[in-house]
Amino acid sequence: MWFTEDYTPNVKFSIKIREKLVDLKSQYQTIAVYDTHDFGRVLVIDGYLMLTEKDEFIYHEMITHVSMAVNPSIKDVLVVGAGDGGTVRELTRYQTIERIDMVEIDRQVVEVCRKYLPQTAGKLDDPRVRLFFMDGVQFAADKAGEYDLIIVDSTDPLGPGEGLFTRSFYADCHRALKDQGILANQIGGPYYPDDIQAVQNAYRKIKSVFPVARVYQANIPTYASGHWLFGFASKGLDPVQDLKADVWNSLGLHTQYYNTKLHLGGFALPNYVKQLLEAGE
Ligand code: AG3
Repeated sequence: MWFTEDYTPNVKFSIKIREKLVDLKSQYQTIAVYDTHDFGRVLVIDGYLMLTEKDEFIYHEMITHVSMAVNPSIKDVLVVGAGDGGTVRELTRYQTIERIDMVEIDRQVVEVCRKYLPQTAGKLDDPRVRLFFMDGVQFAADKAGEYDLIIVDSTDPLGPGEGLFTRSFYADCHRALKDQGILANQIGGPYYPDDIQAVQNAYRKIKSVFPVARVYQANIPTYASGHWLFGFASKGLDPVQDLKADVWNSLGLHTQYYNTKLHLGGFALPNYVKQLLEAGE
């Protein structure tokens, strides 16, 4: 038995399954967890691979620590999507964070991950975490000046995640942030045509709302092409100039992928990626 994600009509990525643990249809999407030989347990939503136990640390460290190292005094955080809990797990490592509001549209994603993916879901019970089961678009619509950081850890811009890639949602995030606020999100991969379009659309819209809009990258073996992009947007803080490397290093957090040198390198994009971002504007 194999799990296969189609990258294009002519390219597929397959992982051999040891055991199917769950496969259900929620009100919003299909949710499956498979145990695999080489990647541990994997979470699949609507046929797209969301995470594997083997490499999820890369994604979750990069969507979290980059912003935290630019502003280590972040206290109030909003996390949108992220039902597997991996992003919250990384945030809970900061004693200085006081509040984590997590808004996930699909309660069943959280239920499945609590049961089958304790590696990522294990910190959802931290007392600083409040879970809201509703659409992130609706949640953000009436917030103003509340958060230091918003992390949008979504699916691709298809299905229930679509609203999280709109200009009006980015504008609501801008209003929901405090003066030094940062928005970090996953925006897709730079390689296959559908992913490129998603990246270009997200970047163009974020740039039209935030004075600072940058893109950074990570190598994620189980996402299409192994090369993935994240957005960093802010009301003023620059992810390179304002990196507080000494402060972040003094925290003594043990990370498996992120470090403050890689942080700087993450913003040094290959020329073809710079060009596709410019072409999308
Ligand atoms: N969020 C999904 C990233 C995009 C995956 N896309 C794909 N395989 N086509 C990851 C959830 C982890 N918290």
